Amino acid sequence: QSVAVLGAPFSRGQKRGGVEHGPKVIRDAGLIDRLSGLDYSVHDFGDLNFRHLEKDEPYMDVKFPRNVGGANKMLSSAVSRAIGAGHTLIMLGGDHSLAIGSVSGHAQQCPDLCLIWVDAHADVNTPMTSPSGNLHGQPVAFMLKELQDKMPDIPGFSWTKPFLSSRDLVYIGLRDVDPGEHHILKNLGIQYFTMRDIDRLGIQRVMEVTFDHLLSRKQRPIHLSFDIDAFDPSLAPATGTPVNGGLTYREGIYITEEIHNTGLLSVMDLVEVNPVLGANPEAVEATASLAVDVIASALGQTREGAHVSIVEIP
Ligand code: DIR
Ligand code: MN
Ligand code: MN
Ligand code: MN
Repeated sequence: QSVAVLGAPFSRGQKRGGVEHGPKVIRDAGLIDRLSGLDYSVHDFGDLNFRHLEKDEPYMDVKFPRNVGGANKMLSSAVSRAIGAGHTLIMLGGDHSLAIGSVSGHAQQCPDLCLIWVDAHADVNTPMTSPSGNLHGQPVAFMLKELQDKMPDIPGFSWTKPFLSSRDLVYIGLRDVDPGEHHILKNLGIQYFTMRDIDRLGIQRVMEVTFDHLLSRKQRPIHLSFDIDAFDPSLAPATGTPVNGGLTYREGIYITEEIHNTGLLSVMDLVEVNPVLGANPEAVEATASLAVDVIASALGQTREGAHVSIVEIP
């Protein structure tokens, strides 16, 4: 069992600087040591070195299309290579526009993957529905086959085409959904669990229905795209678009424990940790340390403890 860690220091999918330092603060919070303490051989692939394109005019209202497209093209091949080499991959963002490259690179190797999107936001705006023009609010729209004719040809994105069916996607944690996004969710019949649904059903039932929806017909690789803003801002303050009323620590960890227990996790993104936006160093450390906890939990760290072999209790 080998885990690869890949940093993607990139922030052009939104307007706030600092999220490109996410990989560094998550590593500084002890990620690699924590993963080495589990059962894996850990390969730290370091950070990708994205090329900045000076000339990058908006397309319609879409900001930095060529920078976002180019970074994701590079990320996509790196993810595809790592999965092809047999690793489980952890991608550290960076903003959530990076999921375009991460999921598409994963899908190149595993065309039958399914996607679990844990986020306060649905990130399924098209350039026409986006209220902000920020591409971190649009990555899912690039993936869905059902939205193909709603997506214009955006400069920087000629390398990618939609590959995911809307029935192979489940959202967990939603609480800030734009009108155009709500229309898409309803119109395509996408399975989603808002924070209200978690209040009603409990996180245990939510995970049961999630796996029932994605895995009951066949077992297949899981891509987990985890936006740290899914957590309540009291737990994850250092992020660009915090929304009140988010996941508790226990709900977040339960999600990742259950995903680990399927044995099917293949790629996990951990995105939107922005150390510049913490009110103080403690807020940044809390957010980064929470990121390490959910990653470790997705890779099998348990709350009940574990042991490797039969040993005598001293
Ligand atoms: C909003 C915010 N829905 C947008 N999206 C965010 O700009 O499209 N995604 N913050 O993470
Ligand atoms: Mn997001
Ligand atoms: Mn979000
Ligand atoms: Mn295990």
